[in-house]
Amino acid sequence: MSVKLYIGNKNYSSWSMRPWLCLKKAGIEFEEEIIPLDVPGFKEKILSVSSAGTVPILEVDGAIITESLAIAEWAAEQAKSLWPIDSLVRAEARAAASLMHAGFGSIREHWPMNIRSKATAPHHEAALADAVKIDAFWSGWLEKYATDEKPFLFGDWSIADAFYAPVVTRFQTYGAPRSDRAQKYIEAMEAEPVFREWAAAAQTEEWVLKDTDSYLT
Ligand SMILES: N[C@@H](CCC(=O)N[C@@H](CS)C(=O)NCC(=O)O)C(=O)O
Repeated sequence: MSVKLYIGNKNYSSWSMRPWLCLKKAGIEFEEEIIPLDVPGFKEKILSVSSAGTVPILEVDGAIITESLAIAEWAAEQAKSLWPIDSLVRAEARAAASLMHAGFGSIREHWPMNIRSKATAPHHEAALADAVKIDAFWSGWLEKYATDEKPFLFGDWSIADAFYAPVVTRFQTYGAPRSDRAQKYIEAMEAEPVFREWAAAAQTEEWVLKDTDSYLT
């Protein structure tokens, strides 16, 4: 099977991070190609792979899969462990991932992912309000399912965690206030080898997106 994942910059592309983490967690071998965002010709390059015009894109034996959640679902078909085993818990985890995929627009708009940076400016109100909502969701799921041995949203690491991984980075970049439970979750996520691998690569990237960096001040 030939599997190739097209992604954006690791420092900035939150949608790319999610399925990349899933493929890694699933132990699927894949080739990756970074298409640096916002450089001359980047859009044409993405469009040459898919008319969706966005990354991530997964190419599997000639099939073109766009949309981060669809790619994550494909990975879960290869490795069932990417979703909780219990069907009701799985349904909750799917809802958690869908909530992130479709919602929390303010955090996405005003706190763009920027892993290697720390904001100096006061927080953005609408983004903060999203952060409070997310903390409440995290806390509810963690209270129900997390343990010391399984510290993720639904116990074992799942696609739901992949979908909130870029939010963990935003909490750190923009200094979001958080509950003790959320802090513990952030620490668990940051200790995950696949998360660390992506974040380390983000640190060493040379591309700078001035517009995105401007949200820091
Ligand atoms: N709904 C899409 C969103 C993908 C997306 O917006 N990707 C961004 C990078 S993080 C992108 O390709 N931006 C380039 C552009 O829109 O021109 C998904 O879940 O994959």
